[in-house]
Amino acid sequence: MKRTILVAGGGISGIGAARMLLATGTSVILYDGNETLDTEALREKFPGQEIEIVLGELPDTVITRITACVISPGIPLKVPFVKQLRKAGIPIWSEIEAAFRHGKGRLAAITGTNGKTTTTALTGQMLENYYESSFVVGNIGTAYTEEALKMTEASVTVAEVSSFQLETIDTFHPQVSAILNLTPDHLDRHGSMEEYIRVKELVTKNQGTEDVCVLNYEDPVLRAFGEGLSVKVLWFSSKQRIPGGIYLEGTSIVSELSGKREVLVETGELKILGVHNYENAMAATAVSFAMGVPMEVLQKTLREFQAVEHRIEFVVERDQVAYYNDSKGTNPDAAIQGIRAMTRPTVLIAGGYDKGSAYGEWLEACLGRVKSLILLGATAEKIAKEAEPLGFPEVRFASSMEEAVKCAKAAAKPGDAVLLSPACASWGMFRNYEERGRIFKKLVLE
Ligand code: UMA
Repeated sequence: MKRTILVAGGGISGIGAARMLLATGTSVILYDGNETLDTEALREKFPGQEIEIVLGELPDTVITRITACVISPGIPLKVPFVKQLRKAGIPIWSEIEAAFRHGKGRLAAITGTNGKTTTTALTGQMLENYYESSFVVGNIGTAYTEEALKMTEASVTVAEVSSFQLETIDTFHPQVSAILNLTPDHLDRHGSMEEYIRVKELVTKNQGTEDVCVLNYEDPVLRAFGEGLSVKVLWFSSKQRIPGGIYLEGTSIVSELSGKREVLVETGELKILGVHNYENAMAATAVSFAMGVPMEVLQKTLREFQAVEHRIEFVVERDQVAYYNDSKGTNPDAAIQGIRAMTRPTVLIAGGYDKGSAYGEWLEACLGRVKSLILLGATAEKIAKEAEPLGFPEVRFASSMEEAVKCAKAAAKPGDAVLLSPACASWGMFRNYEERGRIFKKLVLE
């Protein structure tokens, strides 16, 4: 009898996982808790394949027929059906675990709270500029399972991995891992900062002495973690020289990775802005170096690489005002990076969906840089209240992105920057941060 695997979640991960499993001859039951999904539309994603689709509540009769479950990252492990599966002794694998079991070649996995998409994209570019067969997968948007069966022994893959994806790994084993930084995020799902840190550190769980882990020397949790690891650690630092590592020295990115001191690039040559982006560039360089990419290819890629869309993305310069889209600044910590990257007086557009975040630290980072704060969305009042005692020169409210852009244009003088970096999720006004960013860019360009 064929093995039957339950794939939970009918989004990007679930569809990728179901396609991969079907292609390897496994029977699949695709399950999604949303009973309003269109079964036929889902079925059309698997042309010529037989797939059973279950929506709504998961019946016990399904549980008795399956040997494992591949779970999508957005499904929290505390939901009732997961508890039932665990009680029945059914192994639950993350989608990246399933992909890893079928993928081939060498793997680098990048995690951290902020910067992982940029670092993964840059690493992907470095690998592509050197290797014949390279893949960029994971949280960045393409399911790892969607690509796994295309890989060969000669392939190299970089995966952006989230805490949600790491929670249920088992044998997942990257030759090179990286943890960029750790600050509070997704605590509603993980329960505590300790648990969030534990899950992120799982990226090294199956690594051995022959493997490499790239870590940020300036993150106190990661420094302590790295000092206790048996895996070879490559450190990066934006503050000091690290013998054998890669670091920022004045305006130069300096590498000692190959055993000798080499100035790789000047920060002014990079097309990505801000110290956090220099950290991302150093991390990507260390990961790609550990994956075997030669220094001259790393150097060339560093000079060419453009910012990821919505991450402090330069939009246009109009009337000597530079416009930046940082719609991916969906939490205060990410938005701090956005504002720190600004080198001109800035008109900041912020606010959005209320995730219950604390805005104090972010607002303090804005002081002295932000000449006008334009607030949108459900959190506008709350942010304005916190901003008031800090003495911002100007705080205004806008009821739509259109009004916010008009306000910003009026407030900006030649030599200023206008930055959309909301420190909040987009929900409530937009479908997602991508839509918010694109609408902003369209309005700016009009
Ligand atoms: N669902 C259930 N039960 C639940 C919750 C969800 O059945 O309790 C169903 C939904 O009805 C929906 C499906 O699950 O049909 C969605 O699955 P998903 O939320 O896991 O989303 P995917 O479309 O599979 O996308 C996921 C990642 N999403 C999340 O982790 C929330 C994407 O990251 C990732 O690009 C994609 O896999 C490919 O790997 C997005 C993200 O927001 C960008 N990530 C978070 C972040 O970056 O902060 C972690």
